[in-house]
Amino acid sequence: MSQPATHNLPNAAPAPLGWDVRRIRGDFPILRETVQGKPLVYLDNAASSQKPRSVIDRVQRYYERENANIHRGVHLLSEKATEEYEHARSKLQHFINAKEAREIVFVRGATEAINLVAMTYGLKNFKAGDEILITNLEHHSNIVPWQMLCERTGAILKVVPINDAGELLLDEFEKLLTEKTKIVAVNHVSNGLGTINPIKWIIDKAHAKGVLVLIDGAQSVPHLKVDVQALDCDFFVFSGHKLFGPTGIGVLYAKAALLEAMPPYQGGGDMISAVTFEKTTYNVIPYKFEAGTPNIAGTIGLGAAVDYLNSICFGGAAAYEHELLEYGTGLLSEIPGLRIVGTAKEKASVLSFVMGEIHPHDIGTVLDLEGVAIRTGHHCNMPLMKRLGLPATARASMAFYNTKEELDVLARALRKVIEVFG
Ligand code: 7TS
Repeated sequence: MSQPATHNLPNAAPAPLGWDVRRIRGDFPILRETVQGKPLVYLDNAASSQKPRSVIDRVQRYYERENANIHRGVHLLSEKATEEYEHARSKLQHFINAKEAREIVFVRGATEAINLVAMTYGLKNFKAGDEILITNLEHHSNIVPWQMLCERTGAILKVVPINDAGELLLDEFEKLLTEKTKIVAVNHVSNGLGTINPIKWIIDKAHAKGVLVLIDGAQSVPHLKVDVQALDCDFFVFSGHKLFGPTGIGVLYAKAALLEAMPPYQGGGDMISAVTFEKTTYNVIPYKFEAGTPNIAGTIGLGAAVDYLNSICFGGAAAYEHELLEYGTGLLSEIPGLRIVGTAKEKASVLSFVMGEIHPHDIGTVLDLEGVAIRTGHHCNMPLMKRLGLPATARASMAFYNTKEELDVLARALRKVIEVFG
């Protein structure tokens, strides 16, 4: 089997000498909150990350001074709102280095983006016997839309297996990639285990066989610099709320030629060019896919999140987070009876673990009393949990504003869990 030639972190910065985490924390008001009378230790960033003051202020300013519907009014406020909305599109374009702004479609989040691709591109192009290749690491939102497509078309879902460390079995991937495969849909970073997948290698292998690739970047864009042109992926999806932006907004990136050829997803205002009762013609991309009044405030807020990331030299975050991951891995490894789940060589800042017979929900409850927020459960990864033989895990997921001291608090709280249940 040919191994991935390069690590897919082309823009990861060297050692984070200049990473001033104290200053960064000052930008996030919620990090000064107390929970249960204790300072908040927020380690649930894979579920949703916190928002910097600049994003919160930008959304507030929109509602206080700029609120109007877009793409329709000739009045000043509507023109201003339209301009800011489209300006956000160009910020997102540059953030992931898309070739053109019209390749950025605003959607509700990663989930909606994948459903959109399945129900437009997939319904139009897939037939009985075609294969959709996903992996055992996927979030439900990169499984269920494809299953729904299979039900409607007779296409077949194939799954790339993983090893016990939580890494994709790449030789199995190569075997499963056949002339029947119509699309590969894979996450860049696994939400349950933190595995960083060799997506550039996967994309190149798929393209060599003429197969399109959708990358679920929900867990990668908050941590790694992504360049969709360098990756050459066909679709790339992510959610704003994990990227330090508002909820209810996300991005579907697709190559322009694909978007042009795809039928619309939803019908309504803004997505049309002309409507008569006999026939409707559709708007150009990306508007063809943005029916109805969109999440204007969320879009502008997401643009502000990108501005914020650009202002803090986001490239340094990956290296700092790697330091946190190594420190946290060391701390947790010393806790009696605790087992880290997911030990891939390439990992983002996710620590999933189990503690013997203690139920992860009990772990989460004790931690909450200490002010520590983690997620417990199946993480919308039920097939992954089944493969691992676990009903659930506890998961601490870090962002660039977390500190080693917070991980010390986590470790102390986990020792309390043992005192209570052990
Ligand atoms: N894909 C991945 C890899 C994810 O981690 C998530 C959310 C989604 C898609 C869906 O994103 P949404 O914004 O459309 O809901 N993951 C998680 C998680 O790990 N804990 O809560 C949500």
